[in-house]
Amino acid sequence: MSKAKRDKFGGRGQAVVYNDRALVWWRDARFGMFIHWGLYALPAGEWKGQAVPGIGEWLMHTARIPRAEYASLADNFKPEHFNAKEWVGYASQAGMKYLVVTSKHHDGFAMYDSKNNPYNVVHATPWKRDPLKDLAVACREAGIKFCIYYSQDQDWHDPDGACNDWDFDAAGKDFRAYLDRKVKPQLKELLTQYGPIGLIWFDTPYTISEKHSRELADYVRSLQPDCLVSGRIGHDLGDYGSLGDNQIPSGRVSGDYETPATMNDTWGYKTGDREWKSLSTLLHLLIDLAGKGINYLLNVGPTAKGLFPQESIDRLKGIGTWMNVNGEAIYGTQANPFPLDHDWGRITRKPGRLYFLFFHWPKDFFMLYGLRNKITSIRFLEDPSRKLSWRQFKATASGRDILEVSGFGGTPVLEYGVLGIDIEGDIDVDERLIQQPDGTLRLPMQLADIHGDPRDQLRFTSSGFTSGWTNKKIWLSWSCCIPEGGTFSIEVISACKHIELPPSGLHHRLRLEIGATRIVGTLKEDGIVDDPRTQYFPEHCTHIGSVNINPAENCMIKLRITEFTPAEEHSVLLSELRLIRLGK
Ligand code: JFZ
Repeated sequence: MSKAKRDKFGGRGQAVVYNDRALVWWRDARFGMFIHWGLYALPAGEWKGQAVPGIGEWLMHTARIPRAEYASLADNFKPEHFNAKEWVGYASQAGMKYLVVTSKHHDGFAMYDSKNNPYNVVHATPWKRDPLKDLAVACREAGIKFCIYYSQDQDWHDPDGACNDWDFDAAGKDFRAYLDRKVKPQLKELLTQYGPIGLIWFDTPYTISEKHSRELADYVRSLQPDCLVSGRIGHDLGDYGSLGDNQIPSGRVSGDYETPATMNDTWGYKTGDREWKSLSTLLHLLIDLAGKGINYLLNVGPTAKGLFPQESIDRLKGIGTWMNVNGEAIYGTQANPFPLDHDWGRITRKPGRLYFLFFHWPKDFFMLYGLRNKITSIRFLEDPSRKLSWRQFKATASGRDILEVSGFGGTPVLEYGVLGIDIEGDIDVDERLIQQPDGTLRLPMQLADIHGDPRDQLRFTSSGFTSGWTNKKIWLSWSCCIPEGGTFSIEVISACKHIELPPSGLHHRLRLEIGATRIVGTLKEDGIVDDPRTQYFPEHCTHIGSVNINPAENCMIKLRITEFTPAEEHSVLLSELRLIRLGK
């Protein structure tokens, strides 16, 4: 165990104890399967003939179903097609390295053999089987880390668990009693009945106190010292950070993070949810996250018969086909060494090697600025026989390092082709914010210097958005290199917190200084950022104006908010400033 500080990005600056030894497999894995399976698979999003909005596993809460009525679902739970080997086979085929299955979700129903509480799949259903037992064995056989989801805070069945306010009075709840009577005995069962557990995926720490979060994390570690604790234990006490569901930050993160994500719009199976993301989108997200050093935990919601939806199977197979060829660019890699994401794709790295994962395959040649290491070989993973040639040189004026690769020829058979690049020495890149070969200059908010007073008021959310910017005295600056200059369209990228929130209706006045040029504008959100990344956390684009910029080795760009409209701080969620060169 070692003490380390999570950095400003996503962390709250508290000292966190990481289980570094146990994190080794988790960092290597990069890609896992989430399984949400429970009684909610039976109603599958419908109650008394009515479609219930929202995610499937929240049905009991959304429809305010009395607990006795919900519990009677168990009488009909008989998933005769359940086959642990088959489920794990799909995960394995997709290239997933860990599997997290719901042992007890917010509905309180244990999907395993719990001696301590009869509200469970063995005791209360005609099926009488323990799926976790088979899954644990199948995972072990397939070399997949077996992990368990457990809702430690919300429990809508237990009188003392959090968030059922239709059967129980919140004032009468005794959380301590719930922990002692249900949570700790069940954790003990989970950590002693199924062999080594990779991690416990706690969730929604809405009401739990810091003391109780700590007690549970310690309890897990006392039972299995190598079992990781997810970030959603609460109070920053997990071994790694959990980002929001389907949340993909705008840039690289430091520290250990995971994004849980859905293939459609629900976790628990819902007949009516046809919003399946395409295979391309899922691969895009996997690549985007890997480039940011973030694990991708992709969900499947099996049916009440015990089957994976065919749509999920198809996508898992497609991902597997891609991973068979390109997996080495994902497993055991770290984030992009550059401070900026590139529009053409993502970069991952290992000692002595980089991977370029292309969202847009180059037509005939490709250019990258800022890589200082000497390249010794370049290989196209899909077809190692393809001859690619390259040259590396320095630009005379700016001194920036330029890499030019040619010989791309036709498009890859698999979408998102990958190059493996062997380099000499430890990775060494130019960290300056440089205008890219396509002419664009991107200035992420989180890479800005913060000025003014009180400076620490401004923070960055885990997505990389500004937050706490309430004060006109605070301003941001970037020093950047614009080797080519040109006429640029100035765009500000802003965000709202989540798709479910109403549009922010913000009209903040902004002032931009680029060298000696001043531009003022109003946030209007006149365009939407079209990227798989922003599906659940939409970002908008405001065109502020156009401006000529002369080539400059060192250009200072400043951003101020001169008027807050409305004045709420959370409405100033800016993600990036983009200077897009017009024409050539
Ligand atoms: C939680 C659960 O409530 C949900 O049912 C599912 O299990 C999911 C994986 O996790 O939902 C959340 C929790 C946190 C956020 C969003 C949904 N968040 O931080 O944005």
